[in-house]
Amino acid sequence: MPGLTAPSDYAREPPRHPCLRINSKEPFNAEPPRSGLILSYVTPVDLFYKRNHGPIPLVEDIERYSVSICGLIDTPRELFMGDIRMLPKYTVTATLQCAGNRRTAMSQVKKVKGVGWDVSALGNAVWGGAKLADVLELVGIPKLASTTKSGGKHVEFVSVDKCKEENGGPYKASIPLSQATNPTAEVLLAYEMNGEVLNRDHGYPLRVVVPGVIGARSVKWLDSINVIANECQGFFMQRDYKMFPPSVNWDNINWSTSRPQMDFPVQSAICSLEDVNAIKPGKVKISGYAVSGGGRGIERVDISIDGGKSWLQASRYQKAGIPYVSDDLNSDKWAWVLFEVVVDISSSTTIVAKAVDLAANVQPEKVEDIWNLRGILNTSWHQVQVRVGHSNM
Ligand SMILES: Nc1nc2c(c(=O)[nH]1)N[C@H]1C(S)=C(S)[C@@H](COP(=O)(O)O)O[C@H]1N2
Ligand SMILES: [Mo]
Repeated sequence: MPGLTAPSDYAREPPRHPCLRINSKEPFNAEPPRSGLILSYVTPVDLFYKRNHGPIPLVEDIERYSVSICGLIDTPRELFMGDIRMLPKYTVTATLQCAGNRRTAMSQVKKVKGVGWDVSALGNAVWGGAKLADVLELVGIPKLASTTKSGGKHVEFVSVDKCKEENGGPYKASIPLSQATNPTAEVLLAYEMNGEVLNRDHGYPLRVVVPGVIGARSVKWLDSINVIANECQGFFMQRDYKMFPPSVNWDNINWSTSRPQMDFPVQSAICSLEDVNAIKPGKVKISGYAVSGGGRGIERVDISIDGGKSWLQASRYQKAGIPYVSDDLNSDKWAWVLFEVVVDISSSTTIVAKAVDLAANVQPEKVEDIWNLRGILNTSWHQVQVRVGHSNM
């Protein structure tokens, strides 16, 4: 695309906030410190994790930037930013979470392949843009369609960034057409993040946001939208971001036996404490986040201060002053909840968090039981050791 270009090196990366913890410099992958994540319900753009597979694309001329919509449709079209901004604008508060969140802890059990992440490879943003369902209507695909006349059943999003995994080709992913054309799925072509123009790291000028689904499907720097018969055959759909049982290793893996991961499972993490924190005895506030995929709210967050023998319930909140109700229309269904509880700690112990979603799905206790060779979806109980010192603290 003339308006959007992809550099082959890292000479023109955007500036980034110094507090981010860098897990890989090129491509740039970084997350905020745990404590930064719970400062606000909506994550500031600067602190939002950045997950890239190549150098950040550049816009040479926004006037010339367009997205082509093609494939198994009657009327292929080029859409310019003006065309997209002309559609009704929606804002959706949604948590984006990388499937690799908490991978480092999974790797400690048995080594996995992939960028190491602590618990902050996620963030909650207010995304602004057009609904994909409205955009597809412009090319003749009605709302709630699950197939086009010419047999299109999937919507593929293609970027321009040069990814090693694609042998220098662009990042791409797809979602089912039925989800893309469903207005209540709220899939966006977003041009704003937290009320500001999307920045380069997060997909300027236009990105997809698929709420409730692993971050890998929310393609940044959108170049084309392809309506296709079968799901996208790209690397990140077919040979990555798939879940396997612990018995599958690099010698016996058959990628075709597993579906590309879409919804993420229920997750939570304590953010007010680092691993092996030294604290004073007495009252301690434990806080963090909990989130589930598929628009399922968080029904409960359980906290244990004795390594999981007994539990107490943390309070959950989204917006200040409004009580959170997991299935209420006024709650943000695609967004995380923050939780907090004050506990009394008198000696060194393990503090644990586990969340329960609206469907009563609960996080598994042991990472061993969900270990997988790519190290995705570590949703095991989040545990933090605290060392209590009674003097000289
Ligand atoms: N074009 C493109 N889109 C992409 C990626 C990428 O590398 N290139 N990374 C994906 C992954 S794995 C995640 S988790 C999210 C991260 O989005 P963020 O950097 O805005 O937090 O973007 C997704 N979209
Ligand atoms: Mo990701």
